[in-house]
Amino acid sequence: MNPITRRVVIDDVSAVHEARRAAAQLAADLGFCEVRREQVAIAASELASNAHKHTRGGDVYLQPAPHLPGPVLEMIAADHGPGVAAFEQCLVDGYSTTGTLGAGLGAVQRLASYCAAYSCPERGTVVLARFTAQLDPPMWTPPVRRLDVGALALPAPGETISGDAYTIAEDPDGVTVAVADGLGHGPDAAEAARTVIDSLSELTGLTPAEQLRELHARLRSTRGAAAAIARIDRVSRTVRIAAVGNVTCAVWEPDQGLTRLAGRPGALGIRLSKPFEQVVPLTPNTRLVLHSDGLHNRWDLTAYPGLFTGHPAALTAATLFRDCERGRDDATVVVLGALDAPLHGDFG
Ligand SMILES: [Mn+2]
Repeated sequence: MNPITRRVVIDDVSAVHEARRAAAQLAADLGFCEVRREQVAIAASELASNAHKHTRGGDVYLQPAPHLPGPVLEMIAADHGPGVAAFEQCLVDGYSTTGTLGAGLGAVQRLASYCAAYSCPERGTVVLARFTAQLDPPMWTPPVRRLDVGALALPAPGETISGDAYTIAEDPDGVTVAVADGLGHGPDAAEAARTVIDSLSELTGLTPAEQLRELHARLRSTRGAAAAIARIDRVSRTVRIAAVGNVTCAVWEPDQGLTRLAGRPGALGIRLSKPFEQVVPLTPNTRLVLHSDGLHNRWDLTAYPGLFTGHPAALTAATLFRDCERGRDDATVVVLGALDAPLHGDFG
Protein backbone atom coordinates (compact mmCIF):
# COMPACT_ATOMS: atom_id res chain seq x y z
CA MET A 1 0.00 0.00 0.00
CA ASN A 2 1.57 3.26 -1.03
CA PRO A 3 1.75 5.99 1.59
CA ILE A 4 -0.27 9.16 1.08
CA THR A 5 1.93 12.23 1.10
CA ARG A 6 1.12 14.92 3.65
CA ARG A 7 1.60 18.42 2.25
CA VAL A 8 2.18 21.62 4.19
CA VAL A 9 1.91 24.68 1.93
CA ILE A 10 4.48 27.31 2.86
CA ASP A 11 2.55 30.48 2.16
CA ASP A 12 2.60 32.13 5.56
CA VAL A 13 4.73 32.18 8.70
CA SER A 14 2.15 29.97 10.44
CA ALA A 15 3.13 27.18 8.03
CA VAL A 16 6.43 26.83 9.87
CA HIS A 17 4.59 25.72 12.99
CA GLU A 18 2.32 23.48 10.94
CA ALA A 19 5.29 21.76 9.26
CA ARG A 20 6.85 21.22 12.66
CA ARG A 21 3.66 19.77 14.09
CA ALA A 22 2.96 17.51 11.11
CA ALA A 23 6.52 16.16 11.09
CA ALA A 24 6.41 15.39 14.81
CA GLN A 25 3.07 13.62 14.32
CA LEU A 26 4.40 11.45 11.49
CA ALA A 27 7.53 10.62 13.52
CA ALA A 28 5.27 9.55 16.38
CA ASP A 29 3.15 7.45 14.00
CA LEU A 30 6.35 5.74 12.83
CA GLY A 31 7.30 4.93 16.43
CA PHE A 32 10.24 7.31 16.77
CA CYS A 33 11.35 8.08 20.35
CA GLU A 34 10.62 11.48 21.86
CA VAL A 35 14.12 12.85 21.26
CA ARG A 36 14.08 11.77 17.61
CA ARG A 37 10.59 13.23 17.17
CA GLU A 38 11.91 16.57 18.38
CA GLN A 39 14.87 16.35 15.99
CA VAL A 40 12.53 15.67 13.07
CA ALA A 41 10.37 18.62 14.17
CA ILE A 42 13.40 20.94 14.28
CA ALA A 43 14.43 19.89 10.78
CA ALA A 44 10.91 20.46 9.43
CA SER A 45 10.67 23.93 10.92
CA GLU A 46 14.12 24.74 9.58
CA LEU A 47 13.14 23.72 6.03
CA ALA A 48 9.79 25.49 6.22
CA SER A 49 11.31 28.61 7.73
CA ASN A 50 13.99 28.69 5.07
CA ALA A 51 11.37 28.39 2.31
CA HIS A 52 9.26 31.10 3.94
CA LYS A 53 12.09 33.60 4.44
CA HIS A 54 14.26 33.09 1.39
CA THR A 55 12.01 31.87 -1.43
CA ARG A 56 8.74 32.62 -3.21
CA GLY A 57 7.10 29.90 -1.13
CA GLY A 58 6.59 26.22 -1.77
CA ASP A 59 5.62 22.97 -0.11
CA VAL A 60 6.96 20.64 2.53
CA TYR A 61 6.03 17.00 1.85
CA LEU A 62 6.05 14.39 4.60
CA GLN A 63 5.61 10.65 4.23
CA PRO A 64 7.04 7.29 5.22
CA ALA A 65 9.85 6.87 2.67
CA PRO A 66 8.41 4.78 -0.19
CA HIS A 67 9.97 1.36 -0.73
CA LEU A 68 12.58 1.58 2.01
CA PRO A 69 12.72 -0.93 4.84
CA GLY A 70 11.42 1.22 7.61
CA PRO A 71 10.55 3.06 9.47
CA VAL A 72 12.12 5.92 7.52
CA LEU A 73 10.53 9.37 7.54
CA GLU A 74 10.93 11.31 4.31
CA MET A 75 10.75 15.10 4.30
CA ILE A 76 10.99 17.09 1.08
CA ALA A 77 10.95 20.87 0.76
CA ALA A 78 10.24 22.17 -2.74
CA ASP A 79 10.26 25.93 -3.27
CA HIS A 80 9.48 28.17 -6.22
CA GLY A 81 12.80 29.92 -6.44
CA PRO A 82 14.81 31.97 -6.92
CA GLY A 83 17.11 28.94 -6.54
CA VAL A 84 20.62 28.93 -5.25
CA ALA A 85 23.45 29.97 -7.55
CA ALA A 86 26.34 27.51 -7.66
CA PHE A 87 24.28 25.16 -5.54
CA GLU A 88 26.35 22.15 -6.50
CA GLN A 89 29.22 23.54 -4.49
CA CYS A 90 27.24 23.65 -1.29
CA LEU A 91 25.42 20.41 -1.91
CA VAL A 92 25.83 17.50 0.40
CA ASP A 93 24.35 14.12 -0.26
CA GLY A 94 24.28 10.86 1.59
CA TYR A 95 27.51 9.67 0.08
CA SER A 96 29.57 12.50 1.43
CA THR A 97 29.99 14.32 4.70
CA THR A 98 31.70 17.35 3.23
CA GLY A 99 30.06 20.60 2.30
CA THR A 100 27.00 22.32 3.64
CA LEU A 101 23.53 23.03 2.35
CA GLY A 102 24.00 26.68 3.13
CA ALA A 103 22.50 29.02 5.66
CA GLY A 104 19.52 27.68 7.55
CA LEU A 105 19.92 24.10 6.44
CA GLY A 106 22.79 23.12 8.71
CA ALA A 107 20.54 21.58 11.32
CA VAL A 108 18.67 19.51 8.74
CA GLN A 109 21.92 18.14 7.41
CA ARG A 110 23.15 17.37 10.91
CA LEU A 111 19.96 15.65 12.10
CA ALA A 112 18.97 13.74 8.97
CA SER A 113 20.21 10.28 8.15
CA TYR A 114 20.38 11.21 4.47
CA CYS A 115 20.25 14.60 2.82
CA ALA A 116 20.42 15.73 -0.81
CA ALA A 117 19.32 18.71 -2.84
CA TYR A 118 18.77 19.92 -6.37
CA SER A 119 18.51 23.55 -7.32
CA CYS A 120 17.62 25.12 -10.61
CA PRO A 121 18.11 28.87 -11.07
CA GLU A 122 14.71 30.64 -11.05
CA ARG A 123 12.68 27.42 -10.80
CA GLY A 124 13.73 26.73 -7.24
CA THR A 125 15.31 24.26 -4.89
CA VAL A 126 14.25 20.83 -3.69
CA VAL A 127 15.76 19.46 -0.49
CA LEU A 128 15.34 15.81 0.50
CA ALA A 129 15.93 14.67 4.08
CA ARG A 130 15.32 11.14 5.32
CA PHE A 131 15.28 10.14 8.96
CA THR A 132 15.62 6.71 10.50
CA ALA A 133 14.55 6.19 14.09
CA GLN A 134 18.19 6.13 15.13
CA LEU A 135 19.52 9.06 17.20
CA ASP A 136 22.62 10.83 15.87
CA PRO A 137 22.68 8.67 12.76
CA PRO A 138 25.87 8.27 10.81
CA MET A 139 25.47 9.37 7.19
CA TRP A 140 24.40 6.37 5.17
CA THR A 141 27.00 4.87 2.93
CA PRO A 142 25.01 2.42 0.81
CA PRO A 143 26.98 -0.85 0.68
CA VAL A 144 25.66 -1.68 -2.78
CA ARG A 145 23.48 0.05 -5.34
CA ARG A 146 19.82 -0.44 -4.64
CA LEU A 147 16.67 0.49 -6.51
CA ASP A 148 16.30 4.26 -6.17
CA VAL A 149 12.69 5.26 -5.59
CA GLY A 150 11.03 8.65 -5.51
CA ALA A 151 7.25 8.95 -5.20
CA LEU A 152 4.65 11.48 -4.16
CA ALA A 153 0.91 10.76 -3.98
CA LEU A 154 -1.59 13.43 -2.97
CA PRO A 155 -5.38 13.46 -3.05
CA ALA A 156 -7.30 16.12 -4.95
CA PRO A 157 -8.06 19.32 -3.00
CA GLY A 158 -10.87 18.64 -0.54
CA GLU A 159 -10.42 14.86 -0.63
CA THR A 160 -8.85 12.82 2.16
CA ILE A 161 -8.17 9.71 0.08
CA SER A 162 -6.56 9.54 -3.34
CA GLY A 163 -8.22 7.94 -6.36
CA ASP A 164 -4.71 7.12 -7.59
CA ALA A 165 -2.58 4.24 -6.36
CA TYR A 166 0.84 2.87 -7.18
CA THR A 167 2.96 -0.17 -6.51
CA ILE A 168 6.65 -1.00 -6.75
CA ALA A 169 7.23 -4.75 -6.42
CA GLU A 170 10.75 -6.20 -6.57
CA ASP A 171 11.47 -9.87 -7.20
CA PRO A 172 14.71 -11.73 -7.99
CA ASP A 173 14.37 -11.09 -11.74
CA GLY A 174 13.29 -7.49 -11.71
CA VAL A 175 10.73 -4.91 -10.71
CA THR A 176 7.09 -4.31 -11.59
CA VAL A 177 5.92 -0.75 -11.17
CA ALA A 178 2.42 0.53 -11.85
CA VAL A 179 0.38 3.69 -11.43
CA ALA A 180 -3.42 3.49 -11.54
CA ASP A 181 -5.88 6.38 -11.68
CA GLY A 182 -9.46 5.52 -10.79
CA LEU A 183 -11.92 7.55 -12.86
CA GLY A 184 -13.06 10.67 -11.05
CA HIS A 185 -11.95 10.99 -7.45
CA GLY A 186 -13.05 10.00 -3.96
CA PRO A 187 -13.77 6.53 -2.54
CA ASP A 188 -15.08 4.88 -5.75
CA ALA A 189 -12.05 6.03 -7.71
CA ALA A 190 -9.82 4.78 -4.89
CA GLU A 191 -11.52 1.38 -4.98
CA ALA A 192 -10.93 1.02 -8.74
CA ALA A 193 -7.26 2.03 -8.43
CA ARG A 194 -6.82 -0.27 -5.46
CA THR A 195 -8.29 -3.18 -7.44
CA VAL A 196 -5.62 -2.65 -10.11
CA ILE A 197 -2.80 -2.64 -7.57
CA ASP A 198 -4.11 -5.55 -5.48
CA SER A 199 -4.81 -7.69 -8.56
CA LEU A 200 -1.35 -7.09 -10.02
CA SER A 201 0.27 -9.00 -7.18
CA GLU A 202 -1.70 -12.06 -8.34
CA LEU A 203 -0.77 -11.57 -11.99
CA THR A 204 2.98 -12.15 -11.85
CA GLY A 205 4.60 -13.94 -14.78
CA LEU A 206 2.47 -12.10 -17.35
CA THR A 207 3.64 -9.25 -19.56
CA PRO A 208 2.22 -5.77 -18.89
CA ALA A 209 -0.13 -6.07 -21.90
CA GLU A 210 -1.41 -9.43 -20.64
CA GLN A 211 -1.83 -7.94 -17.18
CA LEU A 212 -3.91 -5.09 -18.60
CA ARG A 213 -6.21 -7.62 -20.28
CA GLU A 214 -6.71 -9.50 -17.00
CA LEU A 215 -7.23 -6.28 -15.09
CA HIS A 216 -9.83 -5.11 -17.60
CA ALA A 217 -11.98 -8.14 -16.70
CA ARG A 218 -11.48 -7.65 -12.97
CA LEU A 219 -12.42 -3.99 -13.06
CA ARG A 220 -15.81 -4.43 -14.72
CA SER A 221 -17.61 -4.07 -11.38
CA THR A 222 -15.74 -0.84 -10.58
CA ARG A 223 -15.88 2.69 -11.87
CA GLY A 224 -12.89 1.97 -14.13
CA ALA A 225 -9.30 3.13 -14.11
CA ALA A 226 -6.43 4.32 -16.27
CA ALA A 227 -3.18 2.51 -15.62
CA ALA A 228 0.43 2.19 -16.72
CA ILE A 229 2.53 -0.87 -15.97
CA ALA A 230 6.28 -1.18 -16.47
CA ARG A 231 8.22 -4.40 -16.07
CA ILE A 232 11.95 -3.96 -15.49
CA ASP A 233 13.54 -7.28 -16.44
CA ARG A 234 17.06 -7.54 -15.07
CA VAL A 235 17.63 -10.85 -16.89
CA SER A 236 16.79 -9.76 -20.45
CA ARG A 237 17.84 -6.19 -19.55
CA THR A 238 14.71 -4.61 -20.92
CA VAL A 239 11.92 -2.35 -19.74
CA ARG A 240 8.52 -3.42 -21.07
CA ILE A 241 5.67 -0.93 -20.78
CA ALA A 242 1.95 -0.88 -21.51
CA ALA A 243 -0.63 1.72 -20.61
CA VAL A 244 -4.29 2.46 -21.06
CA GLY A 245 -5.88 5.84 -20.52
CA ASN A 246 -4.35 9.05 -19.36
CA VAL A 247 -1.32 7.89 -17.38
CA THR A 248 2.09 9.04 -18.55
CA CYS A 249 5.06 6.75 -18.71
CA ALA A 250 8.49 8.01 -19.75
CA VAL A 251 11.91 6.42 -19.99
CA TRP A 252 15.10 8.44 -19.83
CA GLU A 253 18.49 7.19 -20.86
CA PRO A 254 21.66 9.30 -21.30
CA ASP A 255 22.16 8.48 -25.00
CA GLN A 256 18.54 8.45 -26.12
CA GLY A 257 17.20 11.21 -23.90
CA LEU A 258 13.56 11.04 -22.96
CA THR A 259 11.01 8.74 -24.61
CA ARG A 260 7.37 9.29 -23.71
CA LEU A 261 5.09 6.32 -24.15
CA ALA A 262 1.46 7.04 -24.84
CA GLY A 263 -1.27 4.98 -23.21
CA ARG A 264 -3.90 3.51 -25.53
CA PRO A 265 -7.29 5.24 -25.29
CA GLY A 266 -9.84 3.64 -22.98
CA ALA A 267 -10.10 2.65 -19.33
CA LEU A 268 -9.74 -0.68 -17.57
CA GLY A 269 -13.18 -2.13 -16.84
CA ILE A 270 -14.86 0.03 -19.46
CA ARG A 271 -13.12 -0.15 -22.81
CA LEU A 272 -9.77 -1.66 -23.72
CA SER A 273 -8.39 -1.50 -27.21
CA LYS A 274 -5.67 -4.03 -27.98
CA PRO A 275 -2.92 -3.30 -25.45
CA PHE A 276 0.33 -2.29 -27.02
CA GLU A 277 3.71 -2.89 -25.44
CA GLN A 278 6.86 -0.93 -25.94
CA VAL A 279 10.20 -2.46 -25.05
CA VAL A 280 13.31 -0.39 -24.41
CA PRO A 281 16.79 -1.55 -23.38
CA LEU A 282 17.72 -1.33 -19.72
CA THR A 283 21.03 0.39 -19.07
CA PRO A 284 22.70 1.21 -15.73
CA ASN A 285 21.50 4.81 -16.08
CA THR A 286 17.93 4.23 -17.27
CA ARG A 287 15.34 6.19 -15.34
CA LEU A 288 11.64 5.64 -15.40
CA VAL A 289 8.88 8.16 -14.69
CA LEU A 290 5.20 7.26 -14.29
CA HIS A 291 2.55 9.75 -13.32
CA SER A 292 -1.19 10.21 -13.27
CA ASP A 293 -2.92 13.09 -15.08
CA GLY A 294 -2.90 15.08 -11.85
CA LEU A 295 0.38 16.25 -13.39
CA HIS A 296 0.53 17.65 -16.92
CA ASN A 297 2.96 15.83 -19.19
CA ARG A 298 4.49 18.73 -21.08
CA TRP A 299 7.57 18.78 -18.86
CA ASP A 300 10.87 19.12 -20.58
CA LEU A 301 13.99 17.76 -18.95
CA THR A 302 16.27 20.21 -20.73
CA ALA A 303 14.85 22.72 -18.27
CA TYR A 304 16.47 20.74 -15.45
CA PRO A 305 20.15 20.24 -16.21
CA GLY A 306 21.66 17.28 -14.42
CA LEU A 307 18.47 16.30 -12.62
CA PHE A 308 18.54 12.70 -13.88
CA THR A 309 22.25 12.21 -13.37
CA GLY A 310 23.59 11.85 -9.89
CA HIS A 311 20.55 12.96 -7.93
CA PRO A 312 18.22 10.63 -6.04
CA ALA A 313 14.91 9.83 -7.75
CA ALA A 314 13.01 11.57 -4.94
CA LEU A 315 14.40 14.92 -6.11
CA THR A 316 13.14 14.27 -9.65
CA ALA A 317 9.72 13.25 -8.34
CA ALA A 318 9.40 16.38 -6.19
CA THR A 319 10.69 18.70 -8.92
CA LEU A 320 8.16 17.38 -11.46
CA PHE A 321 5.41 17.48 -8.88
CA ARG A 322 6.18 21.11 -7.98
CA ASP A 323 6.22 22.29 -11.59
CA CYS A 324 3.55 20.11 -13.24
CA GLU A 325 0.79 19.57 -10.68
CA ARG A 326 -2.56 20.69 -12.07
CA GLY A 327 -4.01 21.21 -8.62
CA ARG A 328 -7.52 19.91 -9.23
CA ASP A 329 -7.13 16.12 -9.34
CA ASP A 330 -5.48 13.33 -7.40
CA ALA A 331 -1.80 13.48 -8.32
CA THR A 332 0.79 10.71 -8.21
CA VAL A 333 4.33 10.56 -9.57
CA VAL A 334 6.77 7.66 -9.30
CA VAL A 335 10.40 7.89 -10.42
CA LEU A 336 12.79 4.94 -10.43
CA GLY A 337 16.55 4.84 -10.92
CA ALA A 338 19.30 2.28 -10.48
CA LEU A 339 16.93 -0.18 -12.13
CA ASP A 340 19.65 -2.75 -12.69
CA ALA A 341 20.75 -2.79 -9.07
CA PRO A 342 20.84 -6.22 -7.47
CA LEU A 343 18.31 -6.99 -4.81
CA HIS A 344 19.44 -6.58 -1.27
CA GLY A 345 17.44 -6.55 1.86
CA ASP A 346 18.90 -3.73 3.87
CA PHE A 347 19.29 -0.03 3.65
CA GLY A 348 22.66 1.47 4.62
MN1 LIG B 1 -6.73 11.71 -12.69
